[in-house]
Amino acid sequence: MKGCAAFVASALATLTSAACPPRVQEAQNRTFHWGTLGAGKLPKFLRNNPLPGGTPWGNINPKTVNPRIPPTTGVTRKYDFTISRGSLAPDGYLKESGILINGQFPGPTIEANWGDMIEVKVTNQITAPDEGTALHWHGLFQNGSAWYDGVPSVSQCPIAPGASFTYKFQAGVFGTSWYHSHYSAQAAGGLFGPLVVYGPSHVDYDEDIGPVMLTDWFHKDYFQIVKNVMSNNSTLWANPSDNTLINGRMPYNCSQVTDGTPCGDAPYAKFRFQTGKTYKLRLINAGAAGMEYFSIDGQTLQIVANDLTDIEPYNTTVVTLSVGQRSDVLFTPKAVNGTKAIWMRTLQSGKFCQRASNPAGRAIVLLDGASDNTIPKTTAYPAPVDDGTCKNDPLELSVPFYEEELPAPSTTIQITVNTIVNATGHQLYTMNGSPFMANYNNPLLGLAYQKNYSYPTQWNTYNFGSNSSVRVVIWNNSSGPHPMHIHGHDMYVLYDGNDKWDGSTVVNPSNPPRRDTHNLRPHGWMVMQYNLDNPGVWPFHCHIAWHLSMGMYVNLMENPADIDQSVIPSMMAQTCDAWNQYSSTHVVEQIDSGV
Ligand SMILES: *[C@@H]1O[C@H](CO)[C@@H](O)[C@H](O)[C@H]1NC(C)=O
Ligand SMILES: *[C@@H]1O[C@H](CO)[C@@H](O)[C@H](O)[C@H]1NC(C)=O
Ligand SMILES: *[C@@H]1O[C@H](CO)[C@@H](O)[C@H](O)[C@H]1NC(C)=O
Ligand SMILES: *[C@@H]1O[C@H](CO)[C@@H](O)[C@H](O)[C@H]1NC(C)=O
Ligand SMILES: *[C@@H]1O[C@H](CO)[C@@H](O)[C@H](O)[C@H]1NC(C)=O
Ligand SMILES: *[C@@H]1O[C@H](CO)[C@@H](O)[C@H](O)[C@H]1NC(C)=O
Ligand SMILES: *[C@@H]1O[C@H](CO)[C@@H](O)[C@H](O)[C@H]1NC(C)=O
Ligand SMILES: *[C@@H]1O[C@H](CO)[C@@H](O)[C@H](O)[C@H]1NC(C)=O
Ligand SMILES: *[C@@H]1O[C@H](CO)[C@@H](O)[C@H](O)[C@H]1NC(C)=O
Ligand SMILES: *[C@@H]1O[C@H](CO)[C@@H](O)[C@H](O)[C@H]1NC(C)=O
Ligand SMILES: *[C@@H]1O[C@H](CO)[C@@H](O)[C@H](O)[C@H]1NC(C)=O
Ligand SMILES: CC(=O)N[C@H]1CO[C@H](CO)[C@@H](O)[C@@H]1O
Ligand SMILES: [Cu+2]
Repeated sequence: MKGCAAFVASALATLTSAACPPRVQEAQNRTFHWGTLGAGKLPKFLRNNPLPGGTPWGNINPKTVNPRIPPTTGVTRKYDFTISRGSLAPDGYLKESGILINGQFPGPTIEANWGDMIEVKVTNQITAPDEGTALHWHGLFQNGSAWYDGVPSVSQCPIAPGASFTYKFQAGVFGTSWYHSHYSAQAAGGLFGPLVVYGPSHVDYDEDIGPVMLTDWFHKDYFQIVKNVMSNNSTLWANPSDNTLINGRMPYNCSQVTDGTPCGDAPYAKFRFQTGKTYKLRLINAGAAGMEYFSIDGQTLQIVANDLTDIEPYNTTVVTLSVGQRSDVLFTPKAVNGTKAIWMRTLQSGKFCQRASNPAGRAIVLLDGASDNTIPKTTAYPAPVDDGTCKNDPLELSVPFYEEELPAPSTTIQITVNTIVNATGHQLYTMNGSPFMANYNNPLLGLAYQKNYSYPTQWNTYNFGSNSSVRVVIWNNSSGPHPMHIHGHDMYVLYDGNDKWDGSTVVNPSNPPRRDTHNLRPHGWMVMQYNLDNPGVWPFHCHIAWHLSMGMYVNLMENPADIDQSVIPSMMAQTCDAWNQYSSTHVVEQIDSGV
């Protein structure tokens, strides 16, 4: 069933060369199985550890049980990841420099029940050239395990080439998320995958069709793109993506290839549904830079969770996701205009927020008995107007199902985002005047263990000590949108706008929206707040890979004296001994901020 010959049912088949070069076929075989008709479904939960009540978490009411206090299941889910380079051709264009996990792109799906332990052994086989690596488990709080957060220079040294390291942490919250490399812009080379934690559901549905990953796709090596965007040559700054993939698939128009790179037919992702049933789709923007606008022609979508927060459901036709954001949506398919083959899309009319040469990613939805090879003819909803604000949905629409009142902040800081050119002509982002620069050999947690809390300016570290709740007002004095992501916490998102915040008005103070990623508008303002209930050092950064490379990153430190000290020394020894040895005998070409 795999290989391009089997997938010739592509609308572009007549436009692209009918042939599929063997190397393209081989590289295409690495795309994972989600989005194929044989993909199967996800269960409601993993069934090998039920507690009384028939579920792993017992018989609880998700309206009244704090989703941040997991049960203890005593179960460990083990994964073994080997990371290596390999060629990829998810869209038919042969990209030589992909980064794969166990030979796959995107990486394997991690599944666990709420409260389980997840253990992932990561072996770094990235060669020619060598690179360090580290994996971050996006959205998981690492409550009591800050050292497994996977950020080089903060919670660990990079995993050295040839070395292995095992992460072990609790699935302390539930819902849809993903994991990705936090070493330079490696994630943009393909080093990411879905992560699903099953938990109590506040809505009813029949089937879970699993992750639907929406990603921009770049034919150039990430290293080259980072060099270009940081250079002082303005003709190299734009770097629009080449294609937009749904579950790693979307045929590329090979007639656009002018340099002789092998390119062949590629399949669309396909999904089959039964009318009358309700499905759960786990939407994930796992891209590098572009916003995604998800829709299915003629269908209503009901958003039931944003990031790892269940919300009061609301209906929409288009789901907006900036990089790092997830939305769980329910969908009860219906035939449109009598047809049972329908386009799924991720599309915006303009190109500013998507930053894509080909923003119109598509996949095929087949209902009931529609033949496997049907090509839909349905029409898209009118696309939302690309007015340049790149805004998320209005904050009032996100009402968390488990309610929490906004506490009074015990301190408030402002962060101003600017762009600068440094003395060697590199384009950088500054946070309160300072671009972040990692030191791979000297992780913050290792220093905190030694009770050293004073660091170089370029580590952009804010120590909030024993404050109870910190409010952060962010002003974007730059023309780019910035999906701001916090580690170790959810943030209350209190304000989002083009106008300067008035200093007091917040959205729904009795139960404000909570999520881990929110888009800061170009030249706009955003206000967020989080509670200091997880001792550690937590990154807060823009999730656009290139902006992160350009230094748009701060560390938020809390209660450093209360960080559990027991694991830190062995953790630092495991990662830093190998890395220090490696970096003392090899030149580490750190072309960017490092994270
Ligand atoms: C692609 O995978 C299929 C089976 O999964 C295999 O039969 C085929 O030979 C592979 N093609 C190449 C070029 O590796
Ligand atoms: C800037 O990049 C363009 C495109 O690669 C190149 O043609 C031009 O020579 C570069 N300019 C400088 C000053 O390096
Ligand atoms: C494919 O690309 C070629 C060359 O740029 C263009 O002429 C053609 O219109 C494109 N086809 C589609 C369907 O976009
Ligand atoms: C939302 O959509 C669902 C499914 O299409 C429908 O049953 C429900 O009535 C809609 N709710 C509202 C408020 O429109
Ligand atoms: C259904 O048909 C009408 C009339 O031709 C058309 O305007 C509409 O876009 C079609 N809907 C879809 C989802 O294709
Ligand atoms: C400018 O930034 C680049 C990239 O972060 C860095 O490598 C270089 O050392 C910086 N130059 C100076 C003078 O700080
Ligand atoms: C541009 O950057 C290069 C190094 O990347 C540097 O040699 C050159 O001086 C810079 N030019 C300007 C005008 O800053
Ligand atoms: C704390 O660590 C920083 C970074 O390594 C170092 O520059 C500084 O001297 C250390 N401070 C103390 C008191 O050891
Ligand atoms: C709270 O945070 C501020 C920085 O915003 C810091 O100056 C202050 O010392 C912290 N308070 C406590 C009790 O740690
Ligand atoms: C805002 O950006 C402009 C340049 O775009 C700069 O002149 C100004 O100083 C910046 N303001 C602040 C407060 O950083
Ligand atoms: C971490 O766990 C403690 C104790 O269960 C809890 O009070 C706190 O809210 C948790 N923090 C986060 C960020 O989950
Ligand atoms: C409020 C404010 O100063 N806004 C400015 C932000 O920066 C742009 C230029 O980068 C100006 O046009 C805005 O007036
Ligand atoms: Cu950004």
